[in-house]
Amino acid sequence: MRQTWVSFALLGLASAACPYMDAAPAIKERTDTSDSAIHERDNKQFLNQFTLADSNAFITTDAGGPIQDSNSLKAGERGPTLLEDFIFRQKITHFDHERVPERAVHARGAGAHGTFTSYGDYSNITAASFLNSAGKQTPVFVRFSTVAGSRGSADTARDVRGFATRFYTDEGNFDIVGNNIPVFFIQDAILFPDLIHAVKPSPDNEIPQGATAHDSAWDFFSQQPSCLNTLFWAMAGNGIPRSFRHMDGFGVHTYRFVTQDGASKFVKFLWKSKQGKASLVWEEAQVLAGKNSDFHRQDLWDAIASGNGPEWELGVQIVDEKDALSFGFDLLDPTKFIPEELVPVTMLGKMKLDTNPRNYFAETEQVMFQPGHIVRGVDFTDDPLLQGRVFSYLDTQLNRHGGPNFEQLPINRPRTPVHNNNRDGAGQNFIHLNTAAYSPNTLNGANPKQANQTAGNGFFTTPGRSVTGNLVRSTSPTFADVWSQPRLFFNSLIPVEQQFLVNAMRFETSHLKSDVVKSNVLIQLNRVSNDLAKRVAEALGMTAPAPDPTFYNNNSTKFVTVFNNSLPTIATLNVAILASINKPDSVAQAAALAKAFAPAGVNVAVVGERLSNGTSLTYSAADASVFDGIIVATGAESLFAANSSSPLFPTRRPAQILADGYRWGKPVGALGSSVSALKVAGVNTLPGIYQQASDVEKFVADFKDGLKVNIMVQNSKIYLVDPLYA
Ligand code: HDE
Repeated sequence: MRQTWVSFALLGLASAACPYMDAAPAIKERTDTSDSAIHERDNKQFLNQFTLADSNAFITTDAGGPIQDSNSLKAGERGPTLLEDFIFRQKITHFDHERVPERAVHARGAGAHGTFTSYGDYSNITAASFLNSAGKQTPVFVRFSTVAGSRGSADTARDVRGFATRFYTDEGNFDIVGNNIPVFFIQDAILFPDLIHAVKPSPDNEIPQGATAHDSAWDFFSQQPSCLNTLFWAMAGNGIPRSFRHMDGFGVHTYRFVTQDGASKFVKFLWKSKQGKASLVWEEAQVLAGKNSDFHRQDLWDAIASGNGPEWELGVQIVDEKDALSFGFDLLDPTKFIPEELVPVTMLGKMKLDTNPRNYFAETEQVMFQPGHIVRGVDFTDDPLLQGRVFSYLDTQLNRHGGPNFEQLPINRPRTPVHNNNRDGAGQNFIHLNTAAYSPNTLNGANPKQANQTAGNGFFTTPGRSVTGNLVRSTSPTFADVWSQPRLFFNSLIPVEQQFLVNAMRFETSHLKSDVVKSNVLIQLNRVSNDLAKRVAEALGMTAPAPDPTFYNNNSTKFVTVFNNSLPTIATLNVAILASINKPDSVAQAAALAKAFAPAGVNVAVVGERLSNGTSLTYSAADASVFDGIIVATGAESLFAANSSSPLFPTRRPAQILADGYRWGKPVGALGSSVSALKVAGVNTLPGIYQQASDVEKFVADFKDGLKVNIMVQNSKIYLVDPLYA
């Protein structure tokens, strides 16, 4: 049997002759799987054949007949609508069925297309074909997400972020369905429903949305202390990233790389952001949830639309399987990460996202990732969380799609031929010609044939893998220590970052109503750090338990801090220039500053009293939360005067923008006469402020440096530290 792209043409999906369709590119034989064909059929090309632009077309029914659908068919102009109105019924029923169930978790997300390029030939460690030569390109689709919130929730909720990548390899789809945190809450998939029920809104009133600051979440965290490591990461900067672009990604589980000869090693997948790591500040994240709840989605979209698509390097930490227990924890335990000092990362390639989806539903909502989308050269391990995930994703997607043919949706289709004996089901797209839909058969020449390691480039598990053991329902004793790593993580944060974590825990636990839960939380925190437990207890008006030093250690790693990093690029960061449109010198300086920042790729928004030629935003709409740096231009100082008021924006709004920006760790500055505005905003005496009388060039150079660092780190005396524990 020869299954070709022609099946789509038969359905009319790509017929250029059809008057109601837009011309589609010539259809390729699906059996052409050469590298060049794959490359040519990258996501853009491939998906083009399914696009529909409605240009110069008449409205039709779903059956293709031209119609008018702006009035229903009525018995008389003032009469009732008739059952006969098939046009009305089709339009309304289609609308009634427009939604599919949102993802049970990770419902809120944003996606993008791009390309992965392999740095080399890695066939010495894996048979995965997308890694078998230098420069080899593979199309990818990535979806970033929050976990707990529903589809309409705010992007900036404090939460773990999903980082799911689909590689459309020339040997089938490979998904790394990862997160921006290298560890997970639980060690056994059977606890996932418990975790999610505890974290999601309360079943009675569905409060709170996309938040863990409630009793059931912390009840579970404190009863199931395997959660602590992930909880610590989420309470630090990773829980509220500056953008999806400013976070790393992790495969979390230990996987296997397997060579063509069957030799295998354990690997951990890591994505390293080329934009660097940065986080929001909690108050800023809360403000953003109101000011622009699409902040992360928008940021990704805008960066790609402006030609500044984000990049990540993919790396692996490679470990001999015999060393699974040699780091003081079990590599099969997904609540542990390997500090990079112990196992450095081997970089394999780079991914660039450069194309926004054309249709959110068709692409981002219908993309269905699975840890079970795996290719030869990669294999699972016995990690009990991974084992459960391999089951769960297929199951949930059957539910979301309502049938087994979701892999045939354009965004899910592999770029390789699909041949098997799966048949029928709702929405079947293929017209199968093989009537011997079973194996083994003789009637179709034994096709499709069984592939294996030596025939047909088949998926294979490592030959060395074997399993024995008594049936048990228990946790391995090698998974028992769940306190040492959160301690290592906490040790590794710089003081201002530790304070950030303490503040987060204070915020969350202050919302708890149950004293039992609060004291259980303190017991667990105290197993990690007595200092931390005391600082949280203080805010709760409680007393921390006496030190519980069993798991206290002085280990640390320099790879986990978010704050203590300098960004490698400031391209796509947003700078506001606060100006006054009534002062020509102010507008002129704003324009000069915008020009000076342009070569660095910085987006500049000139803020004025009203929209005019020189301004792109007004004081009434601008907010510090959406900017990475704020500058007051000469002449705007009059807007900051304590007695200044305007009918166009709330009193003292310009000063508020400046003060908020500084409080949230952004560089702020002023040029020329506007330096007086800093004083009014109350930030002039603080370090880390950029001021210049007239040297614009020097000012811009210094400010650009300021954009790279977290000002909170420079000024930790201001932002912290709890005096008692500094
Ligand atoms: Fe998921 N997870 N998960 N998860 N997960 C889903 O699958 C599940 C886990 C992750 O952008 C669901 O298609 C179980 C770890 C991401 O579409 C569901 C367990 C990690 C996404 C599901 C885990 C993840 C999901 C919901 C414990 C990081 C979004 C919709 C055994 C390594 C993918 C869906 C996207 C989505 C189940 C744990 C990441 C219900 C049972 C660990 C990024 O099947």
